[in-house]
Amino acid sequence: MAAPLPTPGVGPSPAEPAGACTSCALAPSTARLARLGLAPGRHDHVVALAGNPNTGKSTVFNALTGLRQHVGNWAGKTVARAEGGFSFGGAGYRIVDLPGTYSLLSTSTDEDVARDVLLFGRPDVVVVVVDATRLERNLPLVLQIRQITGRVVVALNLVDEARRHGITVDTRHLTRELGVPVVATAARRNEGLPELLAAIAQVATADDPPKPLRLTHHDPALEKAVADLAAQVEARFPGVPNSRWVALRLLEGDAGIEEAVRNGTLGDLATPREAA
Ligand SMILES: Nc1nc2c(ncn2[C@@H]2O[C@H](COP(=O)(O)OP(=O)(O)OP(=O)(O)O)[C@@H](O)[C@H]2O)c(=O)[nH]1
Ligand SMILES: [Mg+2]
Repeated sequence: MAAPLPTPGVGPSPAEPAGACTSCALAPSTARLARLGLAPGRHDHVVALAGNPNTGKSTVFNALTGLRQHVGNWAGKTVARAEGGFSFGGAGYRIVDLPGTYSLLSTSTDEDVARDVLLFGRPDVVVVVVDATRLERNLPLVLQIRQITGRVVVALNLVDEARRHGITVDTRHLTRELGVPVVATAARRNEGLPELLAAIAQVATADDPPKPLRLTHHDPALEKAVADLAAQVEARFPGVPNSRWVALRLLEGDAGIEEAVRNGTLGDLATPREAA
């Protein structure tokens, strides 16, 4: 189902010629965006939208797909993954909207959904949507995700709110520090979305993406235990991503991960458990 583009300001619909959106300052750079709604069909890349609760993930999702995921001003609205599609610059993208999560060391079922997709779903790009007015609360998750993949784009969202509060974030500096693109957005106003799309496309097609950040533990005994256990996880579940992370969680006694290892479902964790 190809959804029309009813929202002014994002760019022309797939049916409209590029440049038809005369009132839209962003039109030239979003002309390559076609919102594909629920049925992305063929896709070249998978994008996961992650972030703390209430940072605007579903707002970004709706803007890119033309769908109507629930958006509201309280945390915990998205409780299951939702999927949609868009095409940009000739490539097809499947995009997954995830429940908000503070940490990959999750404690709730909603957070498990996000954790499992991020750790085991092998998305080509993870867009971490962060709240520019509460950066310090949002960065721990960015760092956790950076430890599992280099294919990350940070959407520094709610910059309009930040401006209102006199907060300016140095995105260039943050980009250097994190080693991945940081793009300022105000998704509700479609601000920064062309730049976000360009960053997603760049990361999706990068031949040599940044390496995952590796925080090593300086205790050699712990490092050895993690390495030994990770090797056992890989032997038991060949090809499972992030075996080192699994090993660390097992050593910390994560009941959900222990159970998945015990009953052999670790490799299936990224499979949808609920209909989108
Ligand atoms: N001012 C402003 N509001 C925004 C922006 N992006 C999203 N919002 C608003 O922020 C609120 C939360 O947006 P959602 O898209 O539902 O956030 P979410 O991250 O999907 O939330 P959960 O699914 O609960 O984790 C809504 O009221 C949005 O309209 C933005 O850039 N600026
Ligand atoms: Mg949501």
